[in-house]
Amino acid sequence: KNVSIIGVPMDLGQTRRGVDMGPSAIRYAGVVERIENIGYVVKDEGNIEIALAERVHNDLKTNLKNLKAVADASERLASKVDHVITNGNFPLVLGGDHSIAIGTLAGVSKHYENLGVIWYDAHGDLNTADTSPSGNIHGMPLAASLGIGHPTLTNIFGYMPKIKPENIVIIGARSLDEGERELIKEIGIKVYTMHEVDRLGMAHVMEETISYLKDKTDGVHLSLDLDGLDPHDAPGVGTPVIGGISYRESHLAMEMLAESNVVTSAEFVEVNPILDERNKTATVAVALMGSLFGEKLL
Ligand code: DIR
Ligand code: MN
Ligand code: MN
Ligand code: MN
Repeated sequence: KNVSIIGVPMDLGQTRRGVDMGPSAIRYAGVVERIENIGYVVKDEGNIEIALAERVHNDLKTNLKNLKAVADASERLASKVDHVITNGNFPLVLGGDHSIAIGTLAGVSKHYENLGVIWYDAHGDLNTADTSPSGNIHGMPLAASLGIGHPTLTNIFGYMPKIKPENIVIIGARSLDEGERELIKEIGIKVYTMHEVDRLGMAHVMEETISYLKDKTDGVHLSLDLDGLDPHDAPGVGTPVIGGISYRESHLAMEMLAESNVVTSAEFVEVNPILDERNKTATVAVALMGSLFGEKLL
């Protein structure tokens, strides 16, 4: 299968500058060569157009920051992803902040009846305008994709919901807001918090995750927020939370996904080179992509 890379220089889903440079940093870290060397044909599709933060004006009727600009970019990303899948390619989306998952999932899920989602993140990203402590849309993409939240976000690409609660697995959670905790219990999302990662070990977490999703889904999207990793290994993120998943555990997770062959699309988000140490986080992202696509030492 061919891999299509789509850059999304999105920084409007949160308030720190620099995450718009994530796709450049990941390209600079050698993503194309890395995946080509595994044996894939890789096509860099370039970037989705994103409004400049300085030129976006907030709608005073909503507390969701940059709502219209995020929604417009999500529509563009959804059509691009839709196109890539129609052409038979694997979409690999590079962020940008995690609000881009709204557009990615809108484009991907059109092609599946029961799309599975692995949400690798320190956070739940299950907020709505009512529960969000920040108004930042990067804290809402999983809720929006479930059809929960502002209609402008839930109806991207003209349909909703994109995903079902029973087809989602969150891995690495260690910072959840009150409303997110309630929603997880109410609708029944499988969550491996850091407690379970510590207790069971990553191998066990991934075995369970894969068998949980394998039979009931017809495709699996990996949405990997680099802040799921410990800030020691991935310092270049806007909202670091100590006590995260290690570099080794993350490689193991990606290697097990590669072996299981379940993943049909992926995105790597929240790489912020301004906050990074010598492009360390983009380099880690590319190394994890290598494992996800089946790179082997021997
Ligand atoms: C927080 C932070 N839960 C919010 N979310 C982040 O603003 O909704 N998501 N950082 O990645
Ligand atoms: Mn996130
Ligand atoms: Mn669908
Ligand atoms: Mn996060």
